[in-house]
Amino acid sequence: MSKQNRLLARLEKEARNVRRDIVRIITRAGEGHIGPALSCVDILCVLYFEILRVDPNQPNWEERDRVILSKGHGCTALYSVLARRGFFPVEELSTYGKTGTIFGGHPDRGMVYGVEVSTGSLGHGLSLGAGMALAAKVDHKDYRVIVILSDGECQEGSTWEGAMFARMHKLDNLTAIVDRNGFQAIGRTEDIVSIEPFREKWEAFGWSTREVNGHNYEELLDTLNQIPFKKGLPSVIIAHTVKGKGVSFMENKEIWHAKVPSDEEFKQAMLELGKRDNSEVYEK
Ligand SMILES: Cc1ncc(C[n+]2csc(CCOP(=O)(O)OP(=O)(O)O)c2C)c(N)n1
Repeated sequence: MSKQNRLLARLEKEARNVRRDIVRIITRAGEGHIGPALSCVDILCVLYFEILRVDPNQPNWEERDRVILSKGHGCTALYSVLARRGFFPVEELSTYGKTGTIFGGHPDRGMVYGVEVSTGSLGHGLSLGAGMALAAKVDHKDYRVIVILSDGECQEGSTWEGAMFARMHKLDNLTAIVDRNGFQAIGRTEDIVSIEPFREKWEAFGWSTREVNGHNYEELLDTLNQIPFKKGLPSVIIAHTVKGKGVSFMENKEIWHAKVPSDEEFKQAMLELGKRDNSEVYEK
């Protein structure tokens, strides 16, 4: 097997494990945003398992790349990827949603190793990321800042304030990845406040742009290996994704924004995500 094929197989395996973690911990806790987490799994896996310069043994290493999950409600995906990348034991994920857990329904900096910013109030991540990217320039550091945005956040003026600021300061160490799943909490993004023509908007704001299939590892790898796309410009990747990706009955169904699977739905989801044996499928 070639090195590239080994990497693709590894990403596929990690992503399947992450999706299983998400379904399991949300079902067990009886709360969480399942569709939003499932749509950004592949993006996070490619980042953490291949692209980012991070060291799980030194989560506060000064030179590390920084990721901000601006769509903080998708945090179960981030928790699982961080665990599987070695920031903390995978078993700890089972405390999600329990009293005293470090894993809240939105991520907390200072509680969970690897979480750079507390998010959940949508629309703040890009401005925070721009500030961190500017700090890197001022300090002559070469770390990169990656902000994962939802498409719903791109209806918010604060996102575009961050975009203007980043262009003005030539923050080519800043990359936004938009999880363009086409849905928000109560319907289709385009039916609520249209953001199209989307790529053109980013270009008008002076950003260098690419569009990818946000579930295709080769496209994600190839694109992320090219950042920054243009020297002196911030980069944005519009990643076309499917909300609820990986579980057929959750895909593109707005009800799965924050619905919790029943026991039957849990079993079905785990079967679709590739059970290892029967006992595991039926054990929440
Ligand atoms: C400022 C703010 N307003 C409202 C909410 C409540 N809320 C949680 S998720 C969500 C919408 C989710 O849609 P989108 O942002 O497109 O993300 P997706 O779940 O599709 O990834 C909203 C409005 C919030 N978290 N923050």
